[in-house]
Amino acid sequence: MKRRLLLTLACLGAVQGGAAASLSGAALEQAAQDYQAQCQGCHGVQRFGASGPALLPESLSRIKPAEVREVIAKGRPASQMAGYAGVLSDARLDALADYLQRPPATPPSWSSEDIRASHSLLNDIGRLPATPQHNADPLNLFVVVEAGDHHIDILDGDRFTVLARFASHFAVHGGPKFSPDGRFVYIASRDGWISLYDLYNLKLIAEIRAGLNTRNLAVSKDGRWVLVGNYLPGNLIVLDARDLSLVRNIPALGQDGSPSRVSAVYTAPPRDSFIVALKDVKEVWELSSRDTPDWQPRRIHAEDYLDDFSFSPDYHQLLATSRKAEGGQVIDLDSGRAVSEIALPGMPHLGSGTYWQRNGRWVFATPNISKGLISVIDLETWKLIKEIPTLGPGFFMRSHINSPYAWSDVFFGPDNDAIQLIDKQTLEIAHTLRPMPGKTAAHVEFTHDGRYLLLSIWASDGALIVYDSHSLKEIKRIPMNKPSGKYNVGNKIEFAEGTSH
Ligand code: DHE
Repeated sequence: MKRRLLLTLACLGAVQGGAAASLSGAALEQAAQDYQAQCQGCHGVQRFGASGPALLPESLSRIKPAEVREVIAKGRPASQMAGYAGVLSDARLDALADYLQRPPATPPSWSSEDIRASHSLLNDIGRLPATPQHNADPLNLFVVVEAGDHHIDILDGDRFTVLARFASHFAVHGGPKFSPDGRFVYIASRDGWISLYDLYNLKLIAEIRAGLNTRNLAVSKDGRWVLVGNYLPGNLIVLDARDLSLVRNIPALGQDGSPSRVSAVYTAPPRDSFIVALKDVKEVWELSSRDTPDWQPRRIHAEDYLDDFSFSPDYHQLLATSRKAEGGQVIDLDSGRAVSEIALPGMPHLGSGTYWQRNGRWVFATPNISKGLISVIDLETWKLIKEIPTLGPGFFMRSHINSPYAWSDVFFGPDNDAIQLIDKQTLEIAHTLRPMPGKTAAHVEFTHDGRYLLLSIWASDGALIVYDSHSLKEIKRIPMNKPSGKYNVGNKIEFAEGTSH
């Protein structure tokens, strides 16, 4: 049976340097031949990916070089990636790992023609029933990303049973996004594949490869357009939300023509627009999605490169941090001006923050990826109200209007099996849970009514744990392979307080 080389990138947050510089020309030539003989059947002639993921420096930047080599040598359990230790010598394994982390001889490109050629329509929406063909509450379904074996589960949020399960493309990242009525879900993988799935009929409708290395996607307020933000090539891709056909390919070029990668794209429903974060130029873009948009960006100039951001609940303001600065800034989206500075130590992860009402005022809380603390900010004065010490740096925070707590994980460090509950009024840690000692507990999502919540145990022998959100009693444990994010349809389409947007 033909051996297959399928690398996986599931190395959390490990941003690593590129290849060593010391390979001889002959060793590189041998590595290129080994790639052709062993790898390209699954990973593609140009390393853009095929049945296996893309093997380009951009796609591999999150995995340590030693792990790249280890996967080539030993394979990857629960995937089709076989180990090559018995096939290639140690020196050739080293050279192959190095080769994969170098840019290919021909710079990678992914044109509008390539995008169109990748488009496939799997089911005709017009012929499918326009009402739910299952007996679960369509607004209380969860879309669960099972990252360990690259699957998506559709979960009934009343009975906590899996209604459907299907294979996703490699490394789904970021929150799937929904049509305004909650019928359709749009899913992006790091390898650029976008999938459209019908939650009424539990069927895949269409797929398209919008880029080689994608950040995330957003759906317009009226559900007509899907906007995809790419690192490689650096561009925005507009798709027709009904069938994912290509509408527009917009290169991400700064005012002076400098190319940029796109960090992330978001929908701002009250503004009827998309907001775009650029990685390499000091600009934020706003694209109107009203009626027949012309897709011309409104450029908002920023003082610095913006790495991470979030919005005020009314979407008038943008809270942004740059990884270089020791703090954040507030940009008024109407005037396009920076209106305030925020004191935020460490590396706050604004995109994973959450907000709620406290004493009649909005507060915003953000975890921090470099320090064990949660910063709480008053959204009127932009003053830091409190820094809450936690057991370690966290990645995700979540709450619900009916929950007294904001749930925060401790993603990094020895206490990564803990989950900490912040009392939303006292701003004290009210509870610390350790659902499966020794295994990472991360990312929470509430049911539509907020009565229960689902927590991920982020391990190959992991689980989704259902808790009663008030008594904190465990209700059910559903075994899963590295469940990562999970998203409640009702909470997401209502842009509900406490969930991610
Ligand atoms: Fe994410 C959301 C960026 C690493 C899991 N992550 C997002 C979003 C952005 C982002 C901009 C919001 C997009 C959206 O939902 O539409 N993530 C980044 C990074 O820049 C970073 C630090 C490095 C990178 O190379 O991308 C990064 N993210 C990770 C991981 O290592 C995680 C833990 C595992 C993984 O799947 O790669 C991870 N990110 C997630 C998840 C969400 C997410 C589960 C959705 C959160 C939500 O609740 O909506």
